[in-house]
Amino acid sequence: MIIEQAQYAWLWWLLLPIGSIIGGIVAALSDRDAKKIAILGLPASGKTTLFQKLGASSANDSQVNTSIRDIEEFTFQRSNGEKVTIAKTKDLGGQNEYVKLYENVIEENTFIYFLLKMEDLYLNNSLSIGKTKMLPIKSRMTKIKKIITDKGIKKHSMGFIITHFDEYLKNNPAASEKVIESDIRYAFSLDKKSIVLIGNLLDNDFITQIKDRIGMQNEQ
Ligand SMILES: Nc1nc2c(ncn2[C@@H]2O[C@H](COP(=O)(O)OP(=O)(O)OP(=O)(O)O)[C@@H](O)[C@H]2O)c(=O)[nH]1
Ligand SMILES: [Mg+2]
Repeated sequence: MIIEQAQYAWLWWLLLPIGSIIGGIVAALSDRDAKKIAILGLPASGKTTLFQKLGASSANDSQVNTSIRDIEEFTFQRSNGEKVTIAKTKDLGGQNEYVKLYENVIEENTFIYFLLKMEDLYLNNSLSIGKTKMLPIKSRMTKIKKIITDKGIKKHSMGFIITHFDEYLKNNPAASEKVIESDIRYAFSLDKKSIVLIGNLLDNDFITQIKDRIGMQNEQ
């Protein structure tokens, strides 16, 4: 009996490569299902806050002035129960110096979300978009378009998430989300398929709204 056991002991060694093959397949499958997103935007617009609220573990402490932070793959749930896995990506600071790193997070099939605070776009105490305020946004959009062309990306989607609406409402209680949305669609020549979400990232209802829309295939 002991001899028989010794004869077959080598079989255990077979389990190691089999285990790593199975592990590889599982990793490849989860990679295939993971959605690629890029959260970009102006400084202090809420990029780190959004990663954190979506459930990215590496972005636990929201701090203004992010440089570059690795975001590991993470999962969240939509209100209909659907689980969404987000592929490994990076949380880039909003300063000009990080714009050149956009190419590291934009690939084939990436859902790109551009974050802006209301005050990045609208003049103080006003219901109209400030033309000069558009310049840093437009230069970043030009960079994004160049990356898409240079990399020969065939499929991507572009959405806008406008944050700090709560603060803007204090000075402009008559502001209408519908009017702002159509201003933004016009200003950035967005088609109907692109999402435009306006709200307060510190409000969980807005986060639910984002979770329900982020990475949706019909945006493409
Ligand atoms: N009132 C309000 N505060 C917000 C909102 N979104 C984010 N904040 C706050 O704004 C500050 C900046 O948010 P961050 O998430 O650090 O911004 P960021 O875009 O990552 O900033 P950088 O990495 O420096 O580019 C934090 O104190 C957040 O709590 C919002 O919609 N409303
Ligand atoms: Mg940040």
